[in-house]
Amino acid sequence: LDSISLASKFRGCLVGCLLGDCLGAPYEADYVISKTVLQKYFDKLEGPYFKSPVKQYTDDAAMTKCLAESLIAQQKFDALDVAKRFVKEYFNEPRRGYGQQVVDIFHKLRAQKFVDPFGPAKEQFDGLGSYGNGAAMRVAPLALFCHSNYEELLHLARQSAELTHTHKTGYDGAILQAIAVHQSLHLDPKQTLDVQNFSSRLIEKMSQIEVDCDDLNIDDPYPYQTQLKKMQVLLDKEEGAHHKEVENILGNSVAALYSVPTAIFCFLRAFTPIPEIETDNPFRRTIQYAISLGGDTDTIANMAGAIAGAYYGYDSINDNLQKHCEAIEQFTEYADKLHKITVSE
Ligand code: R7I
Ligand code: MG
Ligand code: MG
Ligand code: MG
Repeated sequence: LDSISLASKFRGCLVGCLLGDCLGAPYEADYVISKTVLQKYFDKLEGPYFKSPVKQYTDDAAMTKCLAESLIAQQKFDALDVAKRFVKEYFNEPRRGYGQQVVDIFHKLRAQKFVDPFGPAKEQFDGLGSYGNGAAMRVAPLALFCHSNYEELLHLARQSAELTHTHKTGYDGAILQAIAVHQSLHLDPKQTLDVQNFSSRLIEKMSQIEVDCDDLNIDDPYPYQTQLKKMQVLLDKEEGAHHKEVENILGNSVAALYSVPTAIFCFLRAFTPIPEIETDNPFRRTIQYAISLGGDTDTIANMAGAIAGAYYGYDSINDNLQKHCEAIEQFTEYADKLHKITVSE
């Protein structure tokens, strides 16, 4: 990678997370979003700087922050430390828009004084575990931390997920998001992105995660591979997939299975122009498109932003857009510190 530094990709990734969350949050749970309104929203924020209340981040960035800070402080993944930071962060600022059920875990962890940090997550949803996208939305710092150790990334993505999400599609969603960021980090943005190859490699890697399942009660033992294959069909459409198709086929909900492949799709689709999105900047196009799909906008834009930022790098992200987001300096600093502790010489 000589045309763009890894340091720039680290920054791009975490700034991408934050921007997706902050800019997507005002639209979360909206299902009809005017393309014109969204175009004006981005044009205005990207244009000459103006003073306005900062766009606040939500639980997505709050939990990403905890993971980044823990990795920096411990210089390794320490599940107990991460759990403590999640709980402290939540009780300091509970109104960040957390998932409805995940907060039960924070109460239980506090009550049991962290004797078993993985215990409370297993009790969610009558023991089935959460399939929400809350583990995937915060995994980016781990993908940076493990950028040169893929096997460790797979292992730690799952462990970090299981602090809150023990349903297979919950933690596998975090693994898939981590793999997507990892792939982006290792590609040169000066070369043309081969979107079908990027997708095929994800499917190949998920085939080693979604291994043969004997459980006959599961109708599809390979749900992420199935969704990624549907994504490939949508990407192949000459005229570009329609919003309704993306929503119906890939989804835009809080379920990891119906939001992580969608975020990956946003990144890949936005590599080329999209009707009704006027910009030459593919990073902006990625998050603007992600938000335009509606539903879980902050989370899908955050995950798409992490993948796009890791691919295009920090210099591709408009400065004025960044200035409107809360905690932007902190996120840039986390990226620099993670880079420093994981890149030798
Ligand atoms: O996954 P989680 O942290 O939520 C993240 C989402 C993001 O959109 C954030 O921006 C924030 O808005 O919330 O939190 P959970 O509470 O574990 O899961 C989120 C939601 O997914 C739950 O409130 C449920 O509606 C749904 N869900 C389930 N529903 C039924 N059965 C998750 N798992 C299940 C399940 O097993
Ligand atoms: Mg949120
Ligand atoms: Mg959300
Ligand atoms: Mg070093």
